[in-house]
Amino acid sequence: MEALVGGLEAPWAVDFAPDGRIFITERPGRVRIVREGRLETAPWASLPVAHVSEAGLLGLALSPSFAQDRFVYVAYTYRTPTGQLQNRLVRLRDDPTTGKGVEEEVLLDGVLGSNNHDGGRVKFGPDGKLYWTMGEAERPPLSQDLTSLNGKILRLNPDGSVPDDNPFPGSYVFSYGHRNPQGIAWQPGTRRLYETEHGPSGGSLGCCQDEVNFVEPRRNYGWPTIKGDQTQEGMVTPILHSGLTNTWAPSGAAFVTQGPWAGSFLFVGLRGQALFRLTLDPDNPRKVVAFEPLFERRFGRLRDVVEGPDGAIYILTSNRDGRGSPIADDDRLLRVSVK
Ligand SMILES: [Ca+2]
Repeated sequence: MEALVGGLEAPWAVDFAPDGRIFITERPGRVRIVREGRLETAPWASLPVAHVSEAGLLGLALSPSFAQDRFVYVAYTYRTPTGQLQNRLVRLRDDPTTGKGVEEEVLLDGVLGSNNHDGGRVKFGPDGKLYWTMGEAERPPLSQDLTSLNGKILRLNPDGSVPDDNPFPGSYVFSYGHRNPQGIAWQPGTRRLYETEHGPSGGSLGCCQDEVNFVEPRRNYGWPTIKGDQTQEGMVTPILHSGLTNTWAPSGAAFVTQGPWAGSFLFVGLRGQALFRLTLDPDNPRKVVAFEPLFERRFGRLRDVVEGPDGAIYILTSNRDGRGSPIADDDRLLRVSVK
């Protein structure tokens, strides 16, 4: 593991452009660029976010045809003129002349926000659709309310419209009953969707039980009715959870496509301060064959993990998010070359 760049502030998501640039969101509202191993001082774009508690600028995904359309999709929490926190998903364009982000176009707006539980992961699926994970904005009943977009995984066309083949006609909802999902990744070959989700943090709804789910369309993942190993007709239990006393606080997730870890599902933990590697049974999408934490407490809180175009694993720390113990160089983009 090497630190590629330092000096980031609470970075949240990272993606790679075909021209070699690395795009990184910082929660206070900046999209930063790493070019040839160096973090550029001036942001690529600045967005009018509400940077409070866990909210702010969150997910980012480059268009699968970025080389042609130069589109970049980001999600953020902002405050309306009347003081309400809301989440929106927008599309920016990389100006080829200035190399900056321009023309913010709002694709989906007005999703209830909160200081915490705004989900925020944005990724393109292998089906070319745009997925956006949305938390329940600290209102657990919304996860079970199909008229609300909170506590859901949302699926959009890249222009912001509802896909014709979504499971609930006319709705962005892909799956529901989620609490605060922050990681999604598709298994290479099978195209199965896996998700990480923060479990409850105490009080009347219990503790811990952070989840890894195998997500299928139209299914109900149980929050807040069931947690951990609890079952109920019509609700899906996680394939793995962190137990009643242990917390991962899982965020970004990725599948590895090459090298010794090929096929592994990776996710990172904030409180868990580790990279977690999970091996799945190729014949049973719900069966975990092996599970191990790596680099435990070596780099602090970890927010995102992706496989880079060079086959290395890239990880963002999150020690300057208000809950960590930052060192001088934080936050950092780390690079792991698996041998
Ligand atoms: Ca669940």
